[in-house]
Amino acid sequence: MVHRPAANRIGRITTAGVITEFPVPRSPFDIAQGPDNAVYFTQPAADWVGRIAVSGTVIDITEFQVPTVGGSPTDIALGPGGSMWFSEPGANKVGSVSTIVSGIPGVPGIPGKLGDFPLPTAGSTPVGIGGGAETWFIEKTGNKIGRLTFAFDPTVGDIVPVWTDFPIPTAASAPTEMAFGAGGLWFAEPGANQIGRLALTTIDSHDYDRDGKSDIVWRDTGGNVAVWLMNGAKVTQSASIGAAPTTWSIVGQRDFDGDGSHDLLWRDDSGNVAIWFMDGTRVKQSAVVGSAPIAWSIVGTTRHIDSVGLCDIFWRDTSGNVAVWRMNGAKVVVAEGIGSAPANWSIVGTGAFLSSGSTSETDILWRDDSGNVAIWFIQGGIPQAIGIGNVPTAWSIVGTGDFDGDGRTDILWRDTNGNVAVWLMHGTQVMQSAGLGSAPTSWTIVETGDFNGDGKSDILWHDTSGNVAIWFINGTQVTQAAGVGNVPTVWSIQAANAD
Ligand SMILES: [Ca+2]
Ligand SMILES: [Ca+2]
Ligand SMILES: [Ca+2]
Ligand SMILES: [Ca+2]
Repeated sequence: MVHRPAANRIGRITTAGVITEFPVPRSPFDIAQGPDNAVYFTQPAADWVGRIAVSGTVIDITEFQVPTVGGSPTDIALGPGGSMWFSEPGANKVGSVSTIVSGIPGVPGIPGKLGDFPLPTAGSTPVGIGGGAETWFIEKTGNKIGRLTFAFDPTVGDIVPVWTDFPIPTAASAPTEMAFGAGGLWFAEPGANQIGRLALTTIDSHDYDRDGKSDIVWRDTGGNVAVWLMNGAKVTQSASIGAAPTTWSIVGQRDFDGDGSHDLLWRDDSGNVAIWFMDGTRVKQSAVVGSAPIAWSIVGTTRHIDSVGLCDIFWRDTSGNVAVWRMNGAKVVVAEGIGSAPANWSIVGTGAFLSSGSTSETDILWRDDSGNVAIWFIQGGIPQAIGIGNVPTAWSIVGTGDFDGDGRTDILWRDTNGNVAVWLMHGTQVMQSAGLGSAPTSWTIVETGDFNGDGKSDILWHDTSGNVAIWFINGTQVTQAAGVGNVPTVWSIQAANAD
């Protein structure tokens, strides 16, 4: 479809080049395919959203007037709940209109039910909009990317909108339109002659050259550090990074300063913490972070953009206490305890099991020595522990990642016979549980990562002879199993630590 504002028509061109034009009552601006064999379009001038469905010679046009006068519905996209979502720059709102498939899966929805959600910050001017599992929009004068999700608020007793802002680093970039692509959400910055990318999911991890594909960090027994820049199963560059005394270990890989290149988190035998800030394969700065008693171990790192910082470092001590350092660059902005769990429970992963992205509060995945699985959903620094189930202890959680690309963290399992399985998660629900295959026990899953940049986590394998291989994953399927190379066994892959 193309829009023809001046002619008050919607046009359709077939792949054979045949154009048909359909008159509509008011001047249309943007159009998007709905989930119900219809096309939805905005009509900014009079605050309407229209729906057109064509079946043979029957043309069905329905129009819905949005509640806010002067909202000027502008951009439109299919988003959460099977609804169409649109920006209302004139009213500083995001609106929605339900479709036939909205609501409960399998039950026909009521089309034309309108939602109207005022942005919390005045003068944001929402324009470009993008759907998917959440509603994303551009805040043109706010110079931000915005996200609208919904969560149950026990104090209100209802589902409430949750707004999250992602400020664009360059001032007055005048962002306009967005599209989902490799490695995240891409947007145009006409005011700055730039294209921006916002990494969206937990899988945007251990990427050093900012190409949206995970890379592999190595360390040898002498303390040398090297990196393989990856493109699928191909090593595009193998580079030495530097060396550190073997009293220091790499305990995390995150983008601590938000420059797009992931950084190396170090800890030494005495409890000191440091970061190598990376620029591709080069250490641009080595910084001391601080120190913690050696009874405390770093058990995970997560990206966590909020008002206090960019990343979290999770700690646990030998008594079972859990603490977090909220980081901004090399600075610990907040250090706080968040709870405690008996010592027979171990932290086996961190992620975003409920809501999408690098952004929401991080959840902590636990397992005990009897096979029980639980998640701490952390809201405002307070964990809520929820049991997920029990799995025989022959199975271990060997990684987390987003294997189906829905923005929510999933769980990777392996048993003592070498079988591999995945749980695709949505909050506390195991939406799908499936075997992925099997590999000899001489092979170990060392980490997950998105090595081909398709937005879905893959599995990195290493065997006792130094062979490296990758399973590329799409949900519950191994789409490709590929050898990467062989490296002398004095070199070890540095696991990214709780991807
Ligand atoms: Ca990369
Ligand atoms: Ca960085
Ligand atoms: Ca997922
Ligand atoms: Ca992938």
